[in-house]
Amino acid sequence: MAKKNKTIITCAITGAIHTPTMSDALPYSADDIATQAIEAAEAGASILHLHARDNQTGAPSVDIDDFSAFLPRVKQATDAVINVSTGGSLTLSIQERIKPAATFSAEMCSMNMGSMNFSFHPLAKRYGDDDWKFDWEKDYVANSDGNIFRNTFKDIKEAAETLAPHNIKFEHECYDVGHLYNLKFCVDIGLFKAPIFIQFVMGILGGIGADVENLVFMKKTADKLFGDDYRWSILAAGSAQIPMATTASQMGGNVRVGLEDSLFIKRGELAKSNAQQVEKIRRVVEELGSEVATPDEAREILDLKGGDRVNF
Ligand code: KMH
Ligand code: ZN
Repeated sequence: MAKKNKTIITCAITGAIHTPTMSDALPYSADDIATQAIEAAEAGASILHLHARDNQTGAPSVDIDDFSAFLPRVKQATDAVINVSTGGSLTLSIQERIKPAATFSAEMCSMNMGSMNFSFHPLAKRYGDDDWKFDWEKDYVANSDGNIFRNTFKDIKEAAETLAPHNIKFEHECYDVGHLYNLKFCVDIGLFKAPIFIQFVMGILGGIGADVENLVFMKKTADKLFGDDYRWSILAAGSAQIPMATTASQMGGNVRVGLEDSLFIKRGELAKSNAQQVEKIRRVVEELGSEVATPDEAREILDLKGGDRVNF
């Protein structure tokens, strides 16, 4: 019998924020995404949060073929829970963004709980014009100050209703306290069923900052709104990743690491791989007296449909 108090480690392998120039460790080819995902699972991640990228240029992709190039390989090599992103890229419609999760009928997928500014343009200043590896990167990063990440109530309803027949468990990405209230509204109208799984997303420019006071506020608000009917995890962007995950694990939360959210292993030092971040947070969690959940324990804690009920 799995214990609720075991810590689930999610690893978000590549995402859509960082670009190949920023770190040689960031995987973007299907081979590298598959290899790093498998290594992260071997290191102790029981959930793998996966985005696709163009195999040649590393640009964010929601192309079904780009997902097909690694999903079956990851499934065959690990028993980790596969979580397909519906975040996609910020210029895409909700229909385009949810297509991979629906096509592959994943065990889990992300569900972003509000519209917001979503920017990483300050990163562009770290690179000179000739530094960028690929043509698309500079504008993609520099122009993100104009991004609106659109997740209206109508979008959320459409995503929830389209994905409902697939019995997918959502990782509800809440980037600020208001998003918890959006989620409460959606639960009350029957879009999502307990136990809901909330990812407190902290430190994105456009969302709540990554500090302990804010984490306590998010947690208290979620307690007030959802009582016992929720599980939670934290994702802190950049070098706050491991420190905030450490604090959250001590507060009874689950943790997300991975190069999608931070390229660092500690302040000022780039991580060599996703697995290195998983190894580090696993070490911390275990040293502090908690146990890390296996994939099957994560399935039990989150009431997932099972790895044999996906379409890849
Ligand atoms: N990149 C994270 C801050 C998604 O994939 O839907 C949020 C995220 C969104 O993971
Ligand atoms: Zn993501």
